[in-house]
Amino acid sequence: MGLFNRKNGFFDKLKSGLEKTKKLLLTDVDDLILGAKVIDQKLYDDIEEALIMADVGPTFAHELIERMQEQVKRKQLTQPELLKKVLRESMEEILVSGGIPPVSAPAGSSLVIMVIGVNGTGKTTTIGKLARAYKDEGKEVLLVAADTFRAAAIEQLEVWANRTGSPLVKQQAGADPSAVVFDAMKAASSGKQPIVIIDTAGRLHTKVNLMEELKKMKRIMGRELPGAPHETYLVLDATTGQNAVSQARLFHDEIGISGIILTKLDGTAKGGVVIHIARELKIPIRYIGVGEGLDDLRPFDAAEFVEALFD
Ligand SMILES: Nc1nc2c(ncn2[C@@H]2O[C@H](COP(=O)(O)OP(=O)(O)OP(=O)(O)O)[C@@H](O)[C@H]2O)c(=O)[nH]1
Ligand SMILES: [Mg+2]
Repeated sequence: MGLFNRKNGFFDKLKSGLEKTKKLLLTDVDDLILGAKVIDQKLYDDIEEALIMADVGPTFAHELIERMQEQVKRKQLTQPELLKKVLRESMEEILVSGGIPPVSAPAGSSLVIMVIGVNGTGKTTTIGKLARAYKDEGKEVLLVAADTFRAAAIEQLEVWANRTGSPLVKQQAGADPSAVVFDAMKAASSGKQPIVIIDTAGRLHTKVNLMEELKKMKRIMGRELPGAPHETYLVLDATTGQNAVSQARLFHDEIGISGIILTKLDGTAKGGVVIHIARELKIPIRYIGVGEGLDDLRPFDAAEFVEALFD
């Protein structure tokens, strides 16, 4: 059994969380399809425009329409109302085929995961949820308090460490985060910790010195433990919509990220960014968060996402 078994209730939570996204994404499309008498170029153009307005990104919208046109031709469909099913199938095909398998720990070494992102996106909370999920699998997680910047950040991670029974590497507030990382890599290279997760300070992505600090931390990790960090996850707040897309682009260019965790999908109409990011930036979405509870984080599953959107 993999990390996070399909917990009862998560799908329903995902579905209700995506309710507003669904409305934004599909209401206009539904109206267009129902109002059309024939399948013609104008209908395709209108659907494409409606999809772009719902934040899925122009690349995906275009690709989706092309694939729909292929299917309609192949199956010789003529009734507009059949387009909804074609849309769903095409969406699933594109998103599922874009999947990239996650990294696994190199033999005999720790899997080092660095978690970055602007302030308030949900980094520390997500780390707590991940620690809990790994723990449920029987893997201990070493938590690393490399956010020495924000007041009470160390204590916040410590609460999660206690709650999940995880060891914690920390120094005092204001310490050089790279020094904390250095300590953590010493512990990691002993090979006794299967998973190491590093919490970093929330930072405005425009602040160059803070980007430089992240780069330095990454360099030190690689120097002390070759290959580390094995994963660099960027945590994005789904409610920020297009802003999340530009953050992803910037962090990817500056730091290099291996995966995205999208939080706060519950109750936002901006869930279309999931598709935009997965498709336009070609960075895999690894986890999604749909609430503040310990169980409200799940690996991202494209098929499940589409199902929740259309059912
Ligand atoms: N609704 C909802 N809230 C979430 C989710 N994930 C995190 N949050 C909330 O977002 C708020 C910020 O979470 P933190 O984990 O402190 O965020 P952070 O990125 O570590 O913040 P800084 O350390 O200040 O940069 C908290 O109130 C969390 O409970 C989610 O999936 N859904
Ligand atoms: Mg934090």
